[in-house]
Amino acid sequence: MTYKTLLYEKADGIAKVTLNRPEALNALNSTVYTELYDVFEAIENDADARVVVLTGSGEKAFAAGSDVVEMQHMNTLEIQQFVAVIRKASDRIYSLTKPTIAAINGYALGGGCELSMCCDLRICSEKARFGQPEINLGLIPGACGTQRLARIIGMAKAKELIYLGDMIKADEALRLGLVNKVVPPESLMDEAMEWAKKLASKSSPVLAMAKMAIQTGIDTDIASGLNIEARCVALCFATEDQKEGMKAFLEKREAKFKNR
Ligand code: CO8
Repeated sequence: MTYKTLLYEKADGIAKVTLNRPEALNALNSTVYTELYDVFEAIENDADARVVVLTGSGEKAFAAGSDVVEMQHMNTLEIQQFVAVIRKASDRIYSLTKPTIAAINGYALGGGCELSMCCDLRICSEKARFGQPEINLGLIPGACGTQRLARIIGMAKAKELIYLGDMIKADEALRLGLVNKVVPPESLMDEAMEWAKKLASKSSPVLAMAKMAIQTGIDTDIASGLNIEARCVALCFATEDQKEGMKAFLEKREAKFKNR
């Protein structure tokens, strides 16, 4: 698969998607969002891609935001259309049935921070910087920031980041729970791939059940969430992998999952 603004590679069940506009700090324009939708749709339908790592090219940025050059002269109708394109890509990524890891190699600002929040896990370099600086441009986040940031780090801190528009460093992002792990810049990709390999060794359908239970449950009340969990765990028992997992445990050996 070839794209204008993305790099794509796949090996050993791990798909790697790289935002590739380093000259603009990987700013996200409509072509990037459209291609992100396309690549994640292809990944969803590719049984050989079981885990995804999303990162940015260059030394400086994961993505420094949605593309201000493209947005600056848009009218209300055009911005609505742009937001629809962003929403389509974000929803595709968030609802992927496979685990996703954002490997954040630098700035993750505005739409870049929002894009990372569509992934399941976020691992970042010590050099990474996060923020929702839209307020400084006279707007508010429009690519899921007002919703997902508050769900991830809580309302008070989300309001602080969105109202003040300041950047935070990697260690603060870790303290807030915005990222799962901070690592030295030179080991970012190795660490992200280590997690990806570990995830690729689990059962894909069972991971998909975990993801569905968590994501569907978080947006509902606890009783409905527990009902969803009950159905998802029951569905695990329809897989060969559950049989293999328990059998391997009792035979004191490592399970060999077949993703079915
Ligand atoms: N859009 C377009 N181009 C960008 C962006 C961006 N978001 N960020 C950086 N660039 C470009 C710069 O213009 C520059 O291009 P050129 O070389 O042609 O001048 C190049 O990337 C390098 O950037 P800098 O020279 O600024 O690099 P510095 O190291 O000096 O600074 C910063 C790095 C601090 C990251 C700085 O570039 C910056 O502040 N960038 C903008 C950050 C920002 O405000 N992001 C939020 C954008 S708005 C957004 O994401 C809204 C999402 C929701 C939209 C929904 C519809 C409303």
